Amino acid sequence: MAVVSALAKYKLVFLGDQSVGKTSIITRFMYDKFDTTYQATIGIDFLSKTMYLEDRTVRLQLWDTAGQERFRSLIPSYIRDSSVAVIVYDVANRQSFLNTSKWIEEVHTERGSDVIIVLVGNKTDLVDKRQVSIEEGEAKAREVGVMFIETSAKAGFNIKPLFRKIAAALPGMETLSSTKQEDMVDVNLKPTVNTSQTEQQSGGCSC
Ligand SMILES: Nc1nc2c(ncn2[C@@H]2O[C@H](COP(=O)(O)OP(=O)(O)O)[C@@H](O)[C@H]2O)c(=O)[nH]1
Ligand SMILES: [Mg+2]
Repeated sequence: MAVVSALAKYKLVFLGDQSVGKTSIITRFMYDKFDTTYQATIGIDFLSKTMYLEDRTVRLQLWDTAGQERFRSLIPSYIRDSSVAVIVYDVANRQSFLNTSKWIEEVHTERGSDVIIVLVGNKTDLVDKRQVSIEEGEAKAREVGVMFIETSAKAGFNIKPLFRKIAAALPGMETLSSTKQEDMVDVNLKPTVNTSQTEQQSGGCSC
């Protein structure tokens, strides 16, 4: 039996105001660590991670973005290239929540409806400073028709579920199930050798 290595790749772009926790969410997911020293993201960097799901393997390319005005002109082209937009706000910062409307609009301008959008309320560990309730987050997501989850990159809360939710929503399964049986070949989507789940790359590589 031929083993066909069919690795579906998807680009995810992280959007949202500065310091809502985009880089921290990515860092928590990639390395399971949280860095308290604030490092403004310079320009846009990406990291790749292969996720081994029950029924398939997907490679996610995570594009971090900087919210600073001077880099904003770069962002539309990254949105255009991405099948998933992760729009993050800080639950302790109402303005960052209000600004997600602009980010959602921008994604629709670039991609129309051909995109998966997840609204993420981060920093749930800041219990006493919370300014946006989970109900408000859910209501907004429902209103604009996007997925929703609350996370804490600091506490490591809901980070894996966020990415599992995204992976589950990715196209691919429908394509597979709509393929005629006689056209199907045995494809081994389970990794045979799996020493590391993480591959790190920085910008410049088109892999
Ligand atoms: N309390 C708390 N602080 C966080 C959380 N995520 C990020 N931060 C902090 O918020 C600041 C900005 O985070 P960063 O990931 O750089 O935000 P970005 O500008 O959106 O990439 C940093 O000081 C982080 O340590 C979180 O879940 N809880
Ligand atoms: Mg950042």
